[in-house]
Amino acid sequence: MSQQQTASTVVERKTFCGICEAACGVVVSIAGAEVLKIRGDVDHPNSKGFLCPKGAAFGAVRDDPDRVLEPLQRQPDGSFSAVSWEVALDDIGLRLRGVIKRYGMESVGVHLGNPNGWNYGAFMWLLGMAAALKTKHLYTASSVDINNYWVVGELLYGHNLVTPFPDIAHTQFLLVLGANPVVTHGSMMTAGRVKEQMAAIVERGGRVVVIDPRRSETAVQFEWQPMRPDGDPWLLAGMLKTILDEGLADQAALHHQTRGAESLPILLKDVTPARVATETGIAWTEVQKLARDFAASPAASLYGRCGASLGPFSTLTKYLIDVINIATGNLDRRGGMVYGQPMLDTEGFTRLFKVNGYDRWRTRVDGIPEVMGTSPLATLPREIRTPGRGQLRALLIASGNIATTSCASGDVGAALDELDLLISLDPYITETNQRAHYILPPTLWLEREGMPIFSQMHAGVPYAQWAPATVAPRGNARDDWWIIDEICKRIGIVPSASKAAQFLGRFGIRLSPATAVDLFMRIGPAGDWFGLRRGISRKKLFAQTSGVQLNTEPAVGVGRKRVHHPQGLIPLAQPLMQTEMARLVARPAAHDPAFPLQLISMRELRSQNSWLHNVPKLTTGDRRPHLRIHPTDARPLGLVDGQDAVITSHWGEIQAPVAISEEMMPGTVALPQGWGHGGGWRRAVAIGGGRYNDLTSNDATEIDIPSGNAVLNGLRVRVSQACVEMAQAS
Ligand SMILES: Nc1nc2c(c(=O)[nH]1)N[C@H]1C(S)=C(S)[C@@H](COP(=O)(O)OP(=O)(O)OC[C@H]3O[C@@H](n4cnc5c(=O)[nH]c(N)nc54)[C@H](O)[C@@H]3O)O[C@H]1N2
Ligand SMILES: Nc1nc2c(c(=O)[nH]1)N[C@H]1C(S)=C(S)[C@@H](COP(=O)(O)OP(=O)(O)OC[C@H]3O[C@@H](n4cnc5c(=O)[nH]c(N)nc54)[C@H](O)[C@@H]3O)O[C@H]1N2
Ligand code: SF4
Ligand SMILES: [Mo]
Repeated sequence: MSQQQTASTVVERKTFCGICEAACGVVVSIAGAEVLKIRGDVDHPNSKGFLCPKGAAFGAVRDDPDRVLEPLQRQPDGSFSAVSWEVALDDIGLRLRGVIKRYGMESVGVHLGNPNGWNYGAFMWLLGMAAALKTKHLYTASSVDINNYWVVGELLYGHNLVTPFPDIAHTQFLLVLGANPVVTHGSMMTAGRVKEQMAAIVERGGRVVVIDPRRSETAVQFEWQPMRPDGDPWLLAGMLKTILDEGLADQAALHHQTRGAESLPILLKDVTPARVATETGIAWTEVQKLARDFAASPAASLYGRCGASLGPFSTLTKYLIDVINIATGNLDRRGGMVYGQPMLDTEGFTRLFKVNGYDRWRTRVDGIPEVMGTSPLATLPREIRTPGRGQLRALLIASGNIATTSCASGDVGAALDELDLLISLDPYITETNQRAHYILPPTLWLEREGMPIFSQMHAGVPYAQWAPATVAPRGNARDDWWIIDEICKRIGIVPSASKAAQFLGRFGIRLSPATAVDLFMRIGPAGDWFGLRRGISRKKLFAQTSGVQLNTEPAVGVGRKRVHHPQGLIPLAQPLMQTEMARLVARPAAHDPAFPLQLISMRELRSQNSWLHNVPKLTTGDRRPHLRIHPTDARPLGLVDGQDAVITSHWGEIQAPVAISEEMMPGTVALPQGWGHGGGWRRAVAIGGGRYNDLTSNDATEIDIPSGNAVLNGLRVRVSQACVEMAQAS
């Protein structure tokens, strides 16, 4: 930051928005230490000037009066007192050493919440800390989101992080399964100006078909095919069966890219048209037509996200998505599904430290397979409560609000209270960390340098960006990685899986994440090889803050080079998927008269999971989460628009005002997730609302078995008028 800058001069600095996967390029107007305005950066190669209301309003998060700006220590009465960094870190070190002495390093856990995806330093240091502790208690938000992707990546492509995404700029047929990019701006698909890019598909004569139980903001704009929640694996199995039975598969692609294609008809042997129709609510003839249209398209892409990955068979679903793309010749094809061209070889980086993998060990309590060295959040409360070697006794949570966002949120909160030590890195006192012994204040994305470590992997226009901090941190906030490093120092570990880093650490030499990533990037595919060729380095990118375009579009025809299996062939025959298919077929078509409706989650334009709910601009109007219900379901229940209803599942009960709407498929209700706050973010707490995940389960039988991913959609519920329910109770 320029030393000459005074409080009155307005300067503009460029960086990327660190709130969601879109990682939009932004221009920030600053006067002194004050953020005046944030707007989209038209020069950004991928986002091209796009900005959503969240990015534009972020100055209010930075300046939030409720923001934690000093380390907070919990007092015996439950209140928090500000202490110095030295006091906080030294005491944390002392307490952690005590836990380690009593229970061993494997009793210390680390949790990474979603915002670490745009905070590469924290991300690396947290993984490094878990590696140095040799603890199996490494939890991430992926296990309530996308663990199934990581499993299928490993099975099909030999690396968890290989996730082909739609070549949206060229596709002729985008089939969207359970995603709402008009609101979420794309997940595992960093497609700038995504709404416009989808509209352009139709303009050039192509199709966008959205399969969703709710006529979402995306479905409204394109072709909507309603489908029952959890119908996904059935729909996909039915489509694949049609493709194979009718000889629509691309045999040349199967031959060149895969082995084991002969296993597919066996996989589908028990999939019948009648069952597909019952489970999806879609007529078999429609399923066939969809499959034929998809296979006939010269360039099609089948893209699934949260709606497809938060159900009970999400790994099987993701496997079938990929198999359909592959079998129709759409993998690695212009306008089909393409491999990313990241600025940093993330696959190589994680492989170097043996991060990637699947089922190399199982969790202590529930025997759930590890995914990339992590345990799923579903098991966390039982890992805290079950005595024995490896019992979780101390936990460091960085940017995670798991008492709201994890499955069985109430149980998570109660279990956290039983820990010997809970440390949280978060800018707010939340319903999760109000239970912590220490809350440590992090810098926010405008206040730290950064690169979009996650988003660059799936960019429609491959680009590189690394931007310096745009504005000074407020108060005593420190970068997350620095805080983690200081804690590690106090327990005598170097937060790294690297042997070299451990060796250097013995001599007191510690690399920063920036140095480590820069070194790796410079010797990587886009790197400058330390001046031996034209390429990128951190220093060069710092001078190009809009980012550097690496290619006009993701490369195609890269073929076997991107598959980390022998001969680069994708092994389609997966015994685990045969098991899952058998389990799916054996599962009775559930209809429980006590719970006649199915509940699904909803995301909102002005919210990011469980946060940004304290920003006045983003919380105007009645922001309580409303239960969307179709008139035909509402009427017999006597529900009136705006009236409070009770939602009851097998595992819990919450209240929410009702919004009667034809956007819902009858039989399905939807509720925004991430609300129902406690703690010190006063506006968020005042809004109130029911906490969705108080209705979900963390039972080891109620998860996606192969990946340990939570089941958060398709919950069986009953809905009733709040007053009737209360009258019955009294
Ligand atoms: N504005 C905003 N943007 C966000 C977020 C946010 O909270 N707010 N969160 C970010 C995060 S962490 C993520 S992971 C991404 C998620 O990005 P998306 O996956 O695009 O987001 P969702 O809104 O969860 O979309 C899921 C869709 O699936 C539908 N659905 C629910 N159940 C089923 C089902 O069983 N089958 C099918 N086929 N569909 C179903 C829902 O109605 C919904 O429209 O968004 C990111 N972007
Ligand atoms: N029912 C239901 N539950 C869901 C979902 C759903 O669709 N339905 N979606 C799931 C998904 S996809 C995800 S990814 C998870 C997300 O859930 P979480 O991983 O809990 O993530 P967030 O709610 O986005 O943010 C968590 C915290 O990060 C803090 N934070 C923000 N920026 C920073 C930072 O720079 N540093 C630090 N240290 N903290 C920061 C915020 O204040 C907030 O308290 O929720 C899951 N839960
Ligand atoms: S879409 Fe995501 S990255 Fe872009 S401005 Fe909005 S919150 Fe930020
Ligand atoms: Mo997510």
